Amino acid sequence: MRPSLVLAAGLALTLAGPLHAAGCGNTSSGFEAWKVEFVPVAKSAGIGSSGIAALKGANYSTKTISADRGQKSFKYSLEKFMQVRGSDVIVAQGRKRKAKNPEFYASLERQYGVPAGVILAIHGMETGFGAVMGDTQVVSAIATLTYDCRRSDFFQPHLLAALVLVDRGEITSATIGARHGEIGHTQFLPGNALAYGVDGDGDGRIDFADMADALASTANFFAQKGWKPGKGYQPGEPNYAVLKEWNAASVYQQALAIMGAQIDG
Ligand SMILES: [Ca+2]
Repeated sequence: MRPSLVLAAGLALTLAGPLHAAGCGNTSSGFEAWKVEFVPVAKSAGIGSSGIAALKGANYSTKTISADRGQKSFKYSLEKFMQVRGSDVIVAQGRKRKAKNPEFYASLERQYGVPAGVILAIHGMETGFGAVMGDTQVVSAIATLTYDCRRSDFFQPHLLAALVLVDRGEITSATIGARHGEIGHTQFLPGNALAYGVDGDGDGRIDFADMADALASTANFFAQKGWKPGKGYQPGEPNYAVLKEWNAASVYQQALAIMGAQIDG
């Protein structure tokens, strides 16, 4: 997912001030100096000792930068997008998973209003139902993207959120995610993980590598974004627009509606 969440603290820090001095860089050479400069920024945003330690221990992620530099902007047709994402497999597996565990998905719909098809289609599209959750340390990835000059302002709130998650014990500096720091079964960016994370299995902690927690958090995301329980999510229906909150790409929104309906059907 790519929606941004501007935390109040991050927003305040984007205003020019003595603490907004950390200079970005386009190579690894300035990263260590940048971290030193960023420590007071993080402290002033309320980050505690665990989060600060994770920041200090962050490594410049060359994997992240090569993935970021390699991103191509292209436009797929809906048909091509669904083919590339493997929609047939996602629908088939989604239906199986729903049939195997109907009470779990029914409980998500009871609590958050979001039908199984939407949750399962996202789970399939984002990580192949948890098969591919990434190979990069989350804090290092997000710190690298915040240091990198290309999109510092976008990633800084996510870095602060990641450090809050470390303070809370929801992730550690060793937690692995995708190249841009997306976490867990449905690939929440840290700001969204912080804002929408819930404890789905009731064990007292929020763990995005746990399927129940990640999927409940995903359902909670839609509930908080205005999902109307019992209403449809196909084009022209009240929840169709809410799908776009997850991913701004129209083909993603369309594919999600189609796959969701096929899984739910
Ligand atoms: Ca849990």
